[in-house]
Amino acid sequence: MAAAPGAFSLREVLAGFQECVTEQREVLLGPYLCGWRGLVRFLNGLGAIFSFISKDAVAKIQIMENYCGGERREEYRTLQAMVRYELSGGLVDLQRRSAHPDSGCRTVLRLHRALRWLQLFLEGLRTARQDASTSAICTDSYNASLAAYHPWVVRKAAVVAFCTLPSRDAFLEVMNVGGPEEAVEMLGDALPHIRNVYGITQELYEQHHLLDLP
Ligand code: 1Q0
Repeated sequence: MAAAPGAFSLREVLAGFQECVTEQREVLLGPYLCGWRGLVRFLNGLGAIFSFISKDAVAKIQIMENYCGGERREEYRTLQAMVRYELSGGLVDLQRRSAHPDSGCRTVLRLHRALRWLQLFLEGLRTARQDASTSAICTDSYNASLAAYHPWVVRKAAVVAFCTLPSRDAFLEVMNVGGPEEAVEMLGDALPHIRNVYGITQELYEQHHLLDLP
């Protein structure tokens, strides 16, 4: 599975997760969402069997982009501003989805949980043996993160899709950052930034009791 000519590199995509953290440890939503957009492009390249995942991801990214480009865009510049604004305005459904079914807080929470999957998956890819099964790495990462939030039918569909993933080397190649060694090195550079964004978001959501939003 060779990378398409002109295809962009995963390095640029993951840079979004580096650029989104400010010196004050705020998370800028613009680059954060850019990072997700780029990941979805990679996901689309992995085959139509993943389209049920990319559709959901795109829908969530779109909800957030609408807020970020909308009338209240200043309130959606950073994750911290968004949490402040939505909570103080009573714009978040805390018990069940009703008046505000698509709040920024609940939408980002879904992406945040998926970011944990991404972190585990990329860590797995980076440290696995050359002949390791990508689908096993992906399934393990999923079971240790997102699966807890998905109903049975989604879990089954996800695991079936993971079985179609290419070998570790083919995967590293599709990242389009050079040979396997360079890809592994790039992941080593990018992962601390992903962990950082995950940690900041987790702390913020914990502080405001937002980790179980319906
Ligand atoms: C490489 C394989 C990619 C596997 C992605 C793992 C995630 C599985 C998620 C299954 C989601 C199923 C669709 C629906 C889920 C929703 O119910 C759920 C909750 O939302 P809601 O509104 O019902 O409460 N949504 C989510 O949990 C959000 C899921 C977002 C997943 C975003 C995944 C983006 C993936 C990017 C792939 C990156 C590949 C990186 C490596 C590339 C190297 C060439």
